[in-house]
Amino acid sequence: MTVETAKKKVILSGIQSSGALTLGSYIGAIRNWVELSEEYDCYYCIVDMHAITVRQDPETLRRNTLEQLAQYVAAGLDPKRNVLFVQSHVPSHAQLGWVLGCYAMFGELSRMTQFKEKSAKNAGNINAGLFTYPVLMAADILLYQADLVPVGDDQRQHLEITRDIAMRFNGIYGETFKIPEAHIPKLGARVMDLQSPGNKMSKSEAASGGCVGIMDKPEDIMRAFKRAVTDSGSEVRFDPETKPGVSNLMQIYAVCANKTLPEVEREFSGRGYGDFKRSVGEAVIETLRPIREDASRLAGDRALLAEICADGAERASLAAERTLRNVYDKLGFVLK
Ligand code: ATP
Ligand code: LTN
Repeated sequence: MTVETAKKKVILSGIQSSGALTLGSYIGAIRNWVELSEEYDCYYCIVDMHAITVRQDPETLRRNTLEQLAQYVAAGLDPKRNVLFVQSHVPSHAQLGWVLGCYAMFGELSRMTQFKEKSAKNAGNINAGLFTYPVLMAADILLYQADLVPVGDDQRQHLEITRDIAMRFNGIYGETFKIPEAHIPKLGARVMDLQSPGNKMSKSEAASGGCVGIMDKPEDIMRAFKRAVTDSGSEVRFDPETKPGVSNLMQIYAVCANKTLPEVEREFSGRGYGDFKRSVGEAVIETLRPIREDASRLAGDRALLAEICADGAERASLAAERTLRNVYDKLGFVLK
């Protein structure tokens, strides 16, 4: 008698190796990657090809890529249970990226807010890669027939265009790609900058002092939280409209201390902002401490990192090449 084994659902996500991971990407993405890795077949990549859409120093990019892999593992992603890989190691991403570019429209790419924002920030280098960035991201996802894509709120629009491209392709050539869903956390989907709570915390804004890196020293983290912009009044109450600074800190605290927002309100009722900010800083320090320590140790073991990369690339290529071959066949390319 054969035992039916239900095929696990597939997850794919990625982060650019454009700098050390931030508290924002930890809370918005990686924390959920770890949680989902129990239940799903997970592919987590370091998207170095996306990173070069803005100018990178080659040595820094190489170091960041390996250190980011160490940070993935330190955050709890077991390289045996998950496929951890570097995007440029799997050529199918670039290959499918080209194909999908022929099924993505100039108009829809022009509407991407990330493109508009990055163009405004990099006015001297509005290159074609920045424009077609979502097409390569669609290739990342569709190659693995991913069911779910765990990301922060800022990536919602990129998931929509991925679905549109996939449906367009399926409409012309028949069922080829699984249509993926975004998986966005309820709490912490958009961690805001501590200095300007109107903006998303982001590694490219690290100079503002409002961004916390997961590898930052405890004293620097505490300083960032003590200086965090709050709002007028003195009440710790969740109201993103009128109290964006405090509400952001409350979300960070709720996630790091594993509490609900009403519990946080109760805990700090009548205690003032100073006390509250110190507690948030402490909770973040304790959440990140084991990750930072493990990541620095692992980052020194280049042989181990190389092994993880090689194994990940092999496992990812297997799945990716299957989809690419099917796509080539459907398009009418002569298969070799
Ligand atoms: P950059 O500044 O170079 O654009 P970033 O700091 O915004 O980078 P990404 O590498 O673009 O970070 O994002 C990695 C993942 O983390 C994505 O899934 C993204 O949605 C999520 N993420 C990034 N910043 C935040 C944030 N502030 N809050 C919640 N999720 C975030
Ligand atoms: N666009 C994302 C990074 C990214 C990604 C992906 C996320 C590239 N490819 C595939 C999820 C799935 C960003 O800018 N944060």
